[in-house]
Amino acid sequence: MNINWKQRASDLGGAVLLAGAVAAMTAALPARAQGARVLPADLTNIAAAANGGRVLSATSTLDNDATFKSDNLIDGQAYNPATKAGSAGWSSNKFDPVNMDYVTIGFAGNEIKSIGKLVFNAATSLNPERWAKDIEVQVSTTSAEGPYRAIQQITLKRTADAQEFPILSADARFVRLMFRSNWGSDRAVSLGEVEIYEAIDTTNPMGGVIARLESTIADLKRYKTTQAEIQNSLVTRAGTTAPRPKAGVKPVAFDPKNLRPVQAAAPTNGNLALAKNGGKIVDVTSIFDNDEKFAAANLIDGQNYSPVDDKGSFGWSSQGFVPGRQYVTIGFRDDRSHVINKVVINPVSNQSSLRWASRVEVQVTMGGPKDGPFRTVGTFNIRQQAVNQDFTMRPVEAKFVRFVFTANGPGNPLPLGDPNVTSDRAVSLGEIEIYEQPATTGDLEALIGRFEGVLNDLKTLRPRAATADVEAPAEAVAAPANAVAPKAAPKAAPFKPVAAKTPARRTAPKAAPRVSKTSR
Ligand SMILES: [Ca+2]
Ligand SMILES: [Ca+2]
Repeated sequence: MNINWKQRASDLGGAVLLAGAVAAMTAALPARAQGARVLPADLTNIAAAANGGRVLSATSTLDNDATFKSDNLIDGQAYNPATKAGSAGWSSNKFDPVNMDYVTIGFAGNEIKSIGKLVFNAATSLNPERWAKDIEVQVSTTSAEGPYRAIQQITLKRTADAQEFPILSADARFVRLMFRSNWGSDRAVSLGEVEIYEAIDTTNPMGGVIARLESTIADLKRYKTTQAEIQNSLVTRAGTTAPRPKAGVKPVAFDPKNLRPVQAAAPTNGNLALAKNGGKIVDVTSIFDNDEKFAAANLIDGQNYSPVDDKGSFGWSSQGFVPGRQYVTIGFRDDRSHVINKVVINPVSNQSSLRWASRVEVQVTMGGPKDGPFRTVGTFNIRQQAVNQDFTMRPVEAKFVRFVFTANGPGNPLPLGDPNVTSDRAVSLGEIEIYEQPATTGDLEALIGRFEGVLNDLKTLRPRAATADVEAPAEAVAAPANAVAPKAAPKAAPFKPVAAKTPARRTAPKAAPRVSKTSR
């Protein structure tokens, strides 16, 4: 299926997801009043060589073998013990818990960064007894030689996955990792990968928005990876070859607070209406002679009646037929909503084909199963043939889908009869299927790209906001002649997206306002 992303974005995914992002940003704003809460920013691993990170030194390297060079710690690759593939990781040439081995990491341009999170992958190509266990994280704002201060003790699990350690934010020009223990080897200590992320002070409202958006983008990327792996495993089961899921990729546990929009649009493989998939009949107007052989549940049982050998599930049949007065309503597992774009209808049933449904209005609601309010999203003519018939429509979010039948049979031959009513005894059909439009990896990539564009715009705005914050109190202090400093530093001024007069960001004082030179 070829999906027009632009159309989808405006009709569906984009609108829903962007609405969610706006909600997330709005929710982030009150953080300003909560004090100095610091959220780690998830997007940019500032230790990565690809982002300008460097390993300045390592105390030793196993047998001086380049296979285990310390640059492997920041090459963005994890070692996969299952496939024995990937970058081997770093290893020391000894294990000494007293004179510990360590590595020293710096950032692009030797800048001081406020760091808020570290991520380690313990796996290396060596025996897991040599994998690092206890690590002391030290920082220096001075030089690569120190002085250093310890900011965090961490203990790794002996697992080949990304292990995250949020920390209290600390300024660091250099980060030193002291390897205090391994899992029992006296030969070496080794580590596969280290990632370091900046903390963003959410007392700055714009910083809070940026942190939330970065976190959302990271979630979307993980979600995309998980989806790709699910697709791969499904293809494998169907009999064709597909790559093994990568070790170390964790399925994403969704936090509904953050990701409700994604959850609503998440692809579910298969027919949502099928009883086996959690589909259910939530309302039906009537059943032919109240005979349970014609129960509405037959519409979602995955079976069709076979007129040739007179076998199979009968399908549903109404009692009487007046166009627009007979309907059946279908809901989904856990009463979840889904963004649907296709229904499949097969009119075959154990009733005369004069009674088979020949036109249906598909209605949806996000409200109640009986009262809706329902709105019509498609009207489809059903051929009088015992085959599945696909009907696609613009993607629409629905909690319940009502199928209202407005004609039956091949058409009334009588000149004065209602042309829509071939039989007024019943309307019947065999099966209804409902599908949602699966988000493709390409769709997710496009969406992530859009979010990243927004993120970059926000980051561009942020320095201006910081400048505005500093300048506002300066004017307030300028008024009294005896310029006494206020008792407490004023709270950050509301964000004003105005251009700064001078690029004063680096030199501007953060806490204590002062009278600027240009003030009278
Ligand atoms: Ca690595
Ligand atoms: Ca059926």
